[in-house]
Amino acid sequence: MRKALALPTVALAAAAFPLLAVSTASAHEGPHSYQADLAALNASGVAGTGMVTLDGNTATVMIEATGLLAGSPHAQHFHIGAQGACPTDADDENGDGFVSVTEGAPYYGAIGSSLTTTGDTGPDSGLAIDRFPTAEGGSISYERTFEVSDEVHQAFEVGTAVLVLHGVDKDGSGAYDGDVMSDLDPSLPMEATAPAACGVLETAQMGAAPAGGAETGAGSTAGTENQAAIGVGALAAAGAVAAGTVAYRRRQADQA
Ligand SMILES: [Cu+2]
Repeated sequence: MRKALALPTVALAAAAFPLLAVSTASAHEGPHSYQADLAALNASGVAGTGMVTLDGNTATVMIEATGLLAGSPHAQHFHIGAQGACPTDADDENGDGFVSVTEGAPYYGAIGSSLTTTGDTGPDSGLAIDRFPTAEGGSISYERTFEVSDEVHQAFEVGTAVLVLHGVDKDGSGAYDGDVMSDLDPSLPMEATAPAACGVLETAQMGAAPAGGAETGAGSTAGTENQAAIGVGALAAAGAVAAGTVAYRRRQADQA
């Protein structure tokens, strides 16, 4: 009797498995495109778009952004492993006048890829400021193809990959300066490392439908969707963020 009972279960599993296999295979088949609409942080005035095509772990990244501090380098990363969301200027928890990287991390996570112009693109290059784009005339036009880690690839698939551009001239002095020092490196001004723009990398809408159109209702943006998601899982994210922040600081210490 046991065998007889077991048979239907086996049959069901066998019937279900091909379907799972097919859907998994199709999810990984061919290149996938993602888009981030960059929203300003720290009142930077930065606007722009990030486009990423992933073919396996090969990423082709295009970033067009304006409103950046002219003539200065801007660190830019894929952040991963948190909520797949962006903070707002209201998330200045310590009241120093900046949304810092630390304060943004509960939303967008730790560095997954460093979007450098040459050489290494891993998290260790997160503050390799001499290999990030300089905003000539306040604009960045970036394109590079490189290999991402499995963790980054997975973050794209589950919607937790976030594009973040750093460096904001908040006091309008024309340089990275000021009395508030960076939460990442106390020898640097906060202006040099604070996030200037953030956008969640979402599956690109092929065809004419505008991003956030049909599915989420008119007027919805990535930002407001993210606000709704913030309440759930914030505590769980906090632990991961603390670990990421420590790792980030450790890497920074290694570079010093
Ligand atoms: Cu970053």
